[in-house]
Amino acid sequence: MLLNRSFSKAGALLALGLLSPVGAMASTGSHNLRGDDLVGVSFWVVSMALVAATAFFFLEIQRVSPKWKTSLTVSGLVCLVAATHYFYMREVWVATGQTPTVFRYIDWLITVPLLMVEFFLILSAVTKVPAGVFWRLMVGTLVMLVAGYAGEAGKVGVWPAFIVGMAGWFYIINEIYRGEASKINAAGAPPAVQSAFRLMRGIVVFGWAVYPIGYAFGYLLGGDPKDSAAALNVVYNFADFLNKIAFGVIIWTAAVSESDKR
Ligand SMILES: *C/C=C(C)/C=C/C=C(C)/C=C/C1=C(C)CCCC1(C)C
Repeated sequence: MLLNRSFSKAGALLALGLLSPVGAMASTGSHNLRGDDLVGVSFWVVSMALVAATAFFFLEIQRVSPKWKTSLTVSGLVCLVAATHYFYMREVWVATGQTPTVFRYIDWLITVPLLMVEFFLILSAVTKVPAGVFWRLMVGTLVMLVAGYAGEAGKVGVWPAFIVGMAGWFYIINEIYRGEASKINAAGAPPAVQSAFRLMRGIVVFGWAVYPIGYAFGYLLGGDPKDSAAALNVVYNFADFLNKIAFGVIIWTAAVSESDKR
């Protein structure tokens, strides 16, 4: 029995190492990831992408000029924090079939402010940026996330929470499209930074829209959140791929191109 179990463990490890993650998914224990569990597999795939992205951003720090190092450090941290949450969320999903909402919010509470800081950092690498830009982005982020969590956790009504959360998000969008951050970018940033800034704010509008839409499907449209849980998790997972990894790659592109200039 015991021997058997350690054999199957060794087999699983071997499969993991040699035959790619798909080998490990084939084993049948109730807490193992199954190959036909689309949600579980999407957690797995995005975890690995986040791990690779973390290593990439940290390694590339030595390649860029000093002003850009902090931006790459922050991109690496976003992916590291998210990867760690993804490992845990995959386990929760595989073991219980439940949506690990609370871990998503802890992840967001750490990573979304860091993503916001990136707007401030890429502009600061090329010009002077008043602290007000930083604080407005932070306030918008916190209002958005705290409201969303209060709604999902049942502390306040789902509608008021949604409306306040949307207001926070629009406040951020206003700052990067029409506010001071946008003006500083248009007036003082070199072309590579301007194009990164534009792509990043596009992500904040289109990539981020996935989350409030998910919230609406889960809570506002009258369906049972359990019915949409699987679909929502897959969508959130691939949205995070765009919103964390692609976001970092855009910053990396600007950092490399500005560093190579000198
Ligand atoms: C890496 C994770 C990211 C970029 C998460 C972003 C999350 C949001 C943009 C959430 C937005 C929400 C609203 C705009 C309304 C209220 C409900 C939320 C919190 C889902």
